[in-house]
Amino acid sequence: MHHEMNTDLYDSLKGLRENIPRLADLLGLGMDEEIGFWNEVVDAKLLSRFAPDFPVVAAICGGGSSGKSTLFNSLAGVHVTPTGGRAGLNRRALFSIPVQRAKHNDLLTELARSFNEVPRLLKEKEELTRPGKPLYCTHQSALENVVIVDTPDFDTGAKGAYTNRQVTRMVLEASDILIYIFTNSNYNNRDNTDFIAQMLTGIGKRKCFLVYRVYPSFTEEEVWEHAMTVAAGIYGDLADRYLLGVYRADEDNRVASGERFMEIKPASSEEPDFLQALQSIDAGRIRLSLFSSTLKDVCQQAEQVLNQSQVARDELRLYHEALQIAQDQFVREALKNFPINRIMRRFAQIWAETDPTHVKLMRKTGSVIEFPLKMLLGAAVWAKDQMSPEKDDAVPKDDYAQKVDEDLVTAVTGLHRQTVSSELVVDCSAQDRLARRMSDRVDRIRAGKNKGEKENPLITRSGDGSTLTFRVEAHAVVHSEQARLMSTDFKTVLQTILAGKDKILGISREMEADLNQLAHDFRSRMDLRRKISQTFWAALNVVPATVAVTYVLTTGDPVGGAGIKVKLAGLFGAKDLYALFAIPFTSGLKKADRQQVEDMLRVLLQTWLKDKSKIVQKLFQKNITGGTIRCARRTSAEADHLINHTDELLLTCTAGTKYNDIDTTVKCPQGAQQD
Ligand SMILES: Nc1nc2c(ncn2[C@@H]2O[C@H](COP(=O)(O)OP(=O)(O)O)[C@@H](O)[C@H]2O)c(=O)[nH]1
Ligand SMILES: [Mg+2]
Repeated sequence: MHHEMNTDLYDSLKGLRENIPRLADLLGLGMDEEIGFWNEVVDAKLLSRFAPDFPVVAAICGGGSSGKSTLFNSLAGVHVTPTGGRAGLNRRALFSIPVQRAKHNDLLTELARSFNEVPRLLKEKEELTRPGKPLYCTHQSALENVVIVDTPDFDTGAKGAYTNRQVTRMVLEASDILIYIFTNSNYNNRDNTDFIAQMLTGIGKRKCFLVYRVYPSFTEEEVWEHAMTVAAGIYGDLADRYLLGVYRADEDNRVASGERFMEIKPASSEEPDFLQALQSIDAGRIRLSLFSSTLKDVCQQAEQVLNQSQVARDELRLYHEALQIAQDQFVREALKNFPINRIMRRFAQIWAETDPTHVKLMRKTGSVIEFPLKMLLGAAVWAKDQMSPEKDDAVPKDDYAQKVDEDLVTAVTGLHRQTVSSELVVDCSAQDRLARRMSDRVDRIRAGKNKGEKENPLITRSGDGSTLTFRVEAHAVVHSEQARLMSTDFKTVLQTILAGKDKILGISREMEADLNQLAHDFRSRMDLRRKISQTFWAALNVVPATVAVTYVLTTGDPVGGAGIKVKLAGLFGAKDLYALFAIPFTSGLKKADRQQVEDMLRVLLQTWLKDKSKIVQKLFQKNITGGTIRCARRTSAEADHLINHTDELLLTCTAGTKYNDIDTTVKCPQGAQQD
């Protein structure tokens, strides 16, 4: 069960380690230093150790000449490290790795991360007596999943003290558990235990096995008593929580002479065999509690990055939306003076072509046909004049091409400026759905940002609350796209767009199909509503409905027009459209008929606007905003995905921090524990 938990935690942490820097990079959070530091902690302190198959690392420590090196050799099953002689003989850390694992270079690197060195293979014993990089050797003993580390003496004289202190700290840092060996002459030496206690305070308490190198004559009680003195010296009141087991190694001259290895026996008979106990250490569990505070810190920092990513993602969306609003506004600007007369003329043609035979016949007999067409064209021009803000009566009918040029230049210049600007400023109607969504987004961004940060006036409301002004800083994510656009010659951009003008002026195939559909729809509706249709035809003296289009342009009533106004307002701006229907009602068309021609006009205008807006928008996107919009869209989609995934991973990792395992591992035999 613990194994599963550890695998989950490991996988989640690994995912987190990938996602956090990616998010920061993707959204340009600009916290490279913090992220770099976070990466290092996760790599060095957590990931390396949370790998489910990482061996247990046991550091042998204790006072000088306690028998550390002798114990090391005994566990490894070979005489690799020098023993005896002066205290402080060993100056380096020596790792003994199960021979099966020795080929994994990664393991070596991970083992000695605290040293910032990769251990080198020990060639001759004498190397150990000179200070330097950590070394390693291999063992073939039963300890297939245990790495043993021999520590230099730490209680040596002034000269070597400092170096060995450092090495000792690094060894302890690299370890999961300790094997502390002591003798009858140093079990109550407070200096030794204080030193270890201090080290563990700095790097996190490790659990420990105690090995007493003792005279065979010592009783179980004496062994326990002295062991408890050592344990209390290292762990104070918490001794029984951190003690993994107490063992004895009886003095034997054959060990000293190298004839045989130390024999390590349980201090009391109920305890398991030492090698067995060492092998069955649940390293995952131990590491989880050992590093739970580091894991907690790492999770907290990850959460902060995640929050900042959410804010940055929202800011990016806001920028994206503001740019789209700006673009829509410039599209309308560009269409301000487009000649809708062409479309009207074409519709009139289609209508006439699809007239029933008897109507066609009637048309052939009278000049009435020509009249509405002419009238239609005139009315359309008039309507266009009404639609441009500054009424320019001087514009001749056929001078629209030039007007279109001017409007396009104005729109292109404006949109280009906004797209490369360091701050996007857009006004929109407070009623607009997108504007309302943006307004909510601004609230969310503010809530997500730290209070201390200076308030950025992202949004301003007009005095009467009818308009909202958004000021959105160009997001870091789109800076490169902005630079790209700026490096493109503006004149080229402009010319490319102007070259597409014919496409704007013409009637696209799509639009042609729409107009045909429109004519068909109206005709079939007229058939269905026979009565109205009869009145309609009667009123217009069997004039084709093209006249009706003209009719509404010249006689349209503002009340009937209200419906159209509302529907088109979003596309075209209410004021311009209003002009269409502000024409005095002069003829006696019945209300129902009027409604019908108004309906037709509405759809006609909508079709026209939809078609033209799409064309202009495409032109603008292709030449100005496309790169930025795509970049913003792609990045926020990717950020969404990453944020959701990271959130899940963080949940699993945070659950890991709640786990704590400092339970009683060893029970003292009755009466053996002393105060
Ligand atoms: N008589 C005896 N001497 C031992 C035994 N174990 C170790 N020694 C000796 O104690 C001395 C110190 O041992 P060593 O392993 O080098 O201790 P370290 O300084 O803690 O590494 C050496 O001379 C060893 O031969 C033992 O069981 N019996
Ligand atoms: Mg030694």
